[in-house]
Amino acid sequence: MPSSAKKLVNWTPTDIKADMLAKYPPKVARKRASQILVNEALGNETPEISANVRTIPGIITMRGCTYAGCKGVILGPTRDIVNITHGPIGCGFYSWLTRRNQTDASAEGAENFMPYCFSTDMQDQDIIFGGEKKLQAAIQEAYDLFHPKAIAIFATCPVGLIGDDIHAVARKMKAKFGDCNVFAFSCEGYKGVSQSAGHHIANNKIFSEVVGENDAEKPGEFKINLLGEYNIGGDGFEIDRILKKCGITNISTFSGNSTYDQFASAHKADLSAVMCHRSINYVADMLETKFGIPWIKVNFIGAKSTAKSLRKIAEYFGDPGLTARVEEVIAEEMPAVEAVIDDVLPRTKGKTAMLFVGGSRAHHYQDLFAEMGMKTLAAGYEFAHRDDYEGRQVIPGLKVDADSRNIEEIEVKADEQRYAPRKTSEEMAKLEAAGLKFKEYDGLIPDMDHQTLVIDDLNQYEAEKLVEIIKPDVFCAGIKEKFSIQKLGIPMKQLHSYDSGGPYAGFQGAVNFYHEIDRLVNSKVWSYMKAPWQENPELSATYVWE
Ligand code: CFM
Repeated sequence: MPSSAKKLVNWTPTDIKADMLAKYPPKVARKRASQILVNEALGNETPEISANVRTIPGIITMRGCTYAGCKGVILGPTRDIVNITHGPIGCGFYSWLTRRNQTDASAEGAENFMPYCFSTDMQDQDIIFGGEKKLQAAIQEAYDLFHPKAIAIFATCPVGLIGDDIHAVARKMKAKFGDCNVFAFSCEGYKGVSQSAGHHIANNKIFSEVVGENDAEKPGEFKINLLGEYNIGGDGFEIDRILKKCGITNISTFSGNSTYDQFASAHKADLSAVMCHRSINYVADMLETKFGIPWIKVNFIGAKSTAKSLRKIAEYFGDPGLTARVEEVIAEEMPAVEAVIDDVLPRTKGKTAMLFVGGSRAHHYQDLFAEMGMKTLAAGYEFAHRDDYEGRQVIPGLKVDADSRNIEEIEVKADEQRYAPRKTSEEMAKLEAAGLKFKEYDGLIPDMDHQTLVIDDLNQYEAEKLVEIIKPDVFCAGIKEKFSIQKLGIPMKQLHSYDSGGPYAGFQGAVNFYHEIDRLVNSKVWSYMKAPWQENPELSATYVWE
């Protein structure tokens, strides 16, 4: 019998939670209990979850570090900035090209430094005597070799511990070069409880050092920034294809397939559309405060969500031509999507999924599964904050803990010359009255069914326990989880790297995803997980001479 056929019948989510906690010492169990929630969201009553807190030492978390969030996630996908890791070579090497953020450097004269790994390769003597001179030499060498528009420096743990002043070095080199922006990120791995702190540090610096640097007018109509889209597996290419077809101009993506100039020109857009709220909401807020650009939450994961997001953008601009064009594009794209849904639905309907990914995908991908008639039984983020679970209305009440205090708060004010509200307050009020919500994200919990499980910072032990009890038809997480889950006989789809697949965003991406999940959940290979002698220990044999 395939493992997926053995469904849980007698477990309630409350039992499952109790079973997951049973093995922990009381103090650990108490802490984890506040991060494991049986969803009982009702109307405006969203239950509270504990999130963005330290992982208990000894627990094998799925999280990454602050350096990963800053250097890897936010700045990694920008092709024409030289990114130098100040630290031991391992930090640079292992963070180099491991995320499948694609870029298109085919245009004439386009620079692409992403295939290079830049590191100061700190040694014992640099730790003892300081690494600033070495950093300065590395910046000079990168400048001499490549003459880039910008050089970014990323601190790893030892840099913070020994106290190298990377910002002073950056300022000195920037002044020396004159034609190359040099800036540094204090994103030591230990700075926060996860990569989330790295996003915040990256957002602050990129906003204060780069955004607004290029005041040249950008051509095109209906100018938007696409924030929190990282072009994993080509997602950004598909979204750009759709936006272009609709006649919407994408000034700047943070940061998939991006360039330095896109960041520098982001203040020229008239709307920010936010995909991954967790990683980039800081930039969206700062663009509004400083330049008057409103932001809305969008989601291009799922065909229906893509159509909805396009309609939201059109609604904002309120141009009849754009609205008509968006409807035409949706009408053109949907038949191909629906044909594939009709094909896979008889095989995927009623199947179940679990999603434990970063800070936004565990939510966004539920839309794709819903389109396939699949139910999400349990989901959670690695490092999101309470607002990503419960909605942004909780932000004013969030506690600032010791870890968040490590992150520099920057003060952003309206720009004296360049602040220009894109809509009058009456226009904004009218749009809001018509249902367009600004600066709003409702989070994952209200979107999930009752009696599902919402779990923050799921760990290796709990993941295996959940899979053993619930036996979902597919489990979605990352490479660290992939093989331990597959060993339990459950197909596993990586939703960080997409394994080697993608794109999964937009209309064509949805089609790719339906095919991939259909293939995974209907594969017969999982029924052969047990060797014949494991299934039937009494297996007998006879000797040939008998
Ligand atoms: Fe945003 Fe991301 Fe995510 Fe993220 Fe990430 Fe990623 Fe992610 Mo991996 S920025 S929070 S830090 S959507 S790398 S592209 S897949 S954990 S869910």
